[in-house]
Amino acid sequence: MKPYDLIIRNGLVASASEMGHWDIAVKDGKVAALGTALPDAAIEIDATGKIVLPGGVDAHCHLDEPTGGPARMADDFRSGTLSAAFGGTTTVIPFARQMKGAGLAEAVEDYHRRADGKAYIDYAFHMIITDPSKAVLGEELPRLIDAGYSSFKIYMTYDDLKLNDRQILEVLDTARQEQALVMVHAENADCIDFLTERLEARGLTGPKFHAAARPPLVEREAVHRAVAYSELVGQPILIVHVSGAEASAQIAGFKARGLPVFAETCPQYLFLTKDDLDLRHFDGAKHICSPPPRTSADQQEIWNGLRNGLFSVFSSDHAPFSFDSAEGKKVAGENAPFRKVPNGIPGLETRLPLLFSEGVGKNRIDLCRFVKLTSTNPAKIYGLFPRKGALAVGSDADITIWDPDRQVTIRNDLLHHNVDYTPYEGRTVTGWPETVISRGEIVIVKSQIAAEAGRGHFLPCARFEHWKDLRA
Ligand code: DUC
Ligand code: ZN
Ligand code: ZN
Repeated sequence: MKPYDLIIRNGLVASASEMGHWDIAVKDGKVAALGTALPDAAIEIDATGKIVLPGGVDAHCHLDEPTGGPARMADDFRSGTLSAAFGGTTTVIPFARQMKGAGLAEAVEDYHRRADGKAYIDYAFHMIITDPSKAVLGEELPRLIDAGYSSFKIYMTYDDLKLNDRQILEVLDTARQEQALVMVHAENADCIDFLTERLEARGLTGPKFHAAARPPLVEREAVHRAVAYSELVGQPILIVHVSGAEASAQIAGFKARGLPVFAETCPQYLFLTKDDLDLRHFDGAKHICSPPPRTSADQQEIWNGLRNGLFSVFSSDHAPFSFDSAEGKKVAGENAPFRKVPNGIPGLETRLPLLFSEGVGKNRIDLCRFVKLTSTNPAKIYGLFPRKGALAVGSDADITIWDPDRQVTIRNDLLHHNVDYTPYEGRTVTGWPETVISRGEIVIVKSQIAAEAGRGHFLPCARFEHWKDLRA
């Protein structure tokens, strides 16, 4: 009997804090040893010239999430986790959404039914709280947090999702008592309504006006309010999908005062601008997401924030609506006003290759920061570390082996999501995940799937209690 099930030899291994040439041995789905001259294993992988990283943790993606209307997400747990795995991600955390007037526990149960038997990789759930009644905050939420659902998103915009200011305070206070984490979609709903109506009155309803209806000020104000409320309650907060300079400056100011505010950004704020909403016909609708992409100066600020630790997490915010579909971007018709176009763009599979190529490949961030932003920090923040986000003895053997030299021109045909477009069509990247291993099982090899749907496990998350250990 060989002592190990699998060994990856001769690769450049990186964690969030160091890198070097080590071999990694796997036994029973866990990392069993790191070192050199390790004994033989049943499966030997030669990673000479390759980079060996902890599998990606995509802590913000939407899969098979009910929209509350006729639009439908194109990806379920099968296609979404397949696509994630092909992109080097081994854990996803999508959202179980509470419907207004309904319970939170039933949303979680429903979401388990949607996930059961379909996932290729492991998954946890955030919750979306839309109706923080006394019963939800007093009974359901504490029970759910105890059961491993320790993070939840709240919205400051969208009629069917948003909370008012008092509700935000109550949710933060419950999170404080229960050691949970509140993620905030920070955009001011009334400002958006006001601007949208003004644009509509002038007949300005094409996709490009989506950006005009949600300018940076709308996000900046909401970020300020959300973080001020977290200060008032005495509870950390995480601002999701930060889009540009103004929101970043708010967060930097609060952080400089020592407040525990965490921030996430996403590929669309590095690789798209508002000009991408201004395409012929209705094509700009492909890039309608919220907050909207900004300017190239904003992109530079987002890169700065990734480099200097302003951002703790880099997620896809994969929100999959097909373009040429009456359930997707065209749910309200071929040339519907921007107000009626579902918000969100796909990105699970391209998240890591884009950041690797443009970040690591162009020396904007180093490999350790890449690991930190895309794997280790999300695992820590959402209570999955060190099981996920690390290549340490005892961690799950979730490993992505990268070919740092492979050039790929992104085409939707190459991707494995169920969306009919990618915002990054035609963009060439250098570096691509070659082999993806989840709990010691080879899931992707030589660009082929080698595992079965349904092997992915649900992961209960620990409470949000170690945040003081998090470093930029
Ligand atoms: N917020 C998200 O987090 N995802 C998609 C759309 C949105 O508004
Ligand atoms: Zn959001
Ligand atoms: Zn989202």
